[in-house]
Amino acid sequence: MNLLSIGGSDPSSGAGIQSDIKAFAELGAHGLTVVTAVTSQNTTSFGMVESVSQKILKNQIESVLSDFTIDGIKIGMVFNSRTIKTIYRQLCGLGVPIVVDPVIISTTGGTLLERSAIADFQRYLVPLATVITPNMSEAATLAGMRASSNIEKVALAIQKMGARNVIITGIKRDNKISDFVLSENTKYFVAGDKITSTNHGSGCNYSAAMTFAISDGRTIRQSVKFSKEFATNSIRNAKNIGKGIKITNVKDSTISELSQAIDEFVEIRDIHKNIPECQTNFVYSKLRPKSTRDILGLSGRIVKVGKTVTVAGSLTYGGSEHVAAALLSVNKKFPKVCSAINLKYHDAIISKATRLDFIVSSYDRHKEPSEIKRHDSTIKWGIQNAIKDSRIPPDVIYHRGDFGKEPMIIVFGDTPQNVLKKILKII
Ligand code: PXL
Repeated sequence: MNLLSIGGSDPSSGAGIQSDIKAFAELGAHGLTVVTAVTSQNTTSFGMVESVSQKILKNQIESVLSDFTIDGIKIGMVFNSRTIKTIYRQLCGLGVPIVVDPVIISTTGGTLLERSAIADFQRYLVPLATVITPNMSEAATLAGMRASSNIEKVALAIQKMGARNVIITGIKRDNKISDFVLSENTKYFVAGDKITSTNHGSGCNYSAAMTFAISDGRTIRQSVKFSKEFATNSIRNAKNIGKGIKITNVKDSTISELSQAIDEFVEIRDIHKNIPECQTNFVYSKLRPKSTRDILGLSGRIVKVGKTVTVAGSLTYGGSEHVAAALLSVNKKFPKVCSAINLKYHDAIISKATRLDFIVSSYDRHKEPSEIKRHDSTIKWGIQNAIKDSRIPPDVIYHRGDFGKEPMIIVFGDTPQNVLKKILKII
């Protein structure tokens, strides 16, 4: 996926286009950049701003649009009216999802949008927005209202200017930090963890993740949840790099959660007895996966070496074929189920899971139609068969094998930790 960030340069790499490249890379996308303005700033203070000439701005946009297929665009710092109009002329009618992040003042107090440019921002950039992501203060400024105004009224005013989805971020509500979403026919809050710390880049990370998620075809609600978690995580991992405020640190928490669970799995006593001949993979996907390429798994396997177990390969999206295909089929019917692992078949595991009232289903590979065998869609066929009448998400699905095919157990759960807990109860 190619994502374009149009915004200002921040030499501290905490925000702006430098931060967007990091976020896009962490999400597996290629980041393209168009610089609108150059700032001089660090973690303690904001120095100068100089916008680039309209000639080079236009040329930069033409360079990227003429060469790459662009899946999504983020517009951040634009600084002045001339820049706004140039961007508008280049992007209008492009038919690519656009996230507009209306940044007005930096955390360290620097001006990112001139006051005189607000009217043109409303007129030209807001209508380009598939999604606009202001905080309450930015939203109120854009709407021409007070920061204490009713949030719905503020969002509605911005929607009336032409933004398709308005998301007002960082609202303190019931001891949580929530985002208010106003879409075409719906409005709702999405709540998240409260983290109190001043840091540099969390807003940029939010809108970068939003650009990734909507360009990947996620719904607005899924994209909000995803971006919130991505940004919150970047604050949790923020680092004191300079002498002033912390710089956020983007990490795909899908990777750290799965990696932690794999570390714990291989440490389970006598776990080698549960590794099948075809070895084990452990998979996870937070966004609703559309294909196995959206599912994180090991490029190698968790392998048995005598009585020890080691991890071969690394965590990669698309790393697993078979366990990921099983998860994909279950997740289609039960979207909360996001993680899975395959284990060696033992009758004792199935009896224990059944005794513990786990939801256990199975399929019979002997009944597999021959055309399915030819098309290598065995797992999809088997899992769909196993859960076709289920109303509750499965904990365990197994099959007893076929000629030359090893029997198998797959344990499912909402998260890798949830899968681990189940494994510990049944092995
Ligand atoms: O976080 C907003 C932002 C965006 N773009 C640039 C910035 C900042 C904040 O400092 O410097 C270039």
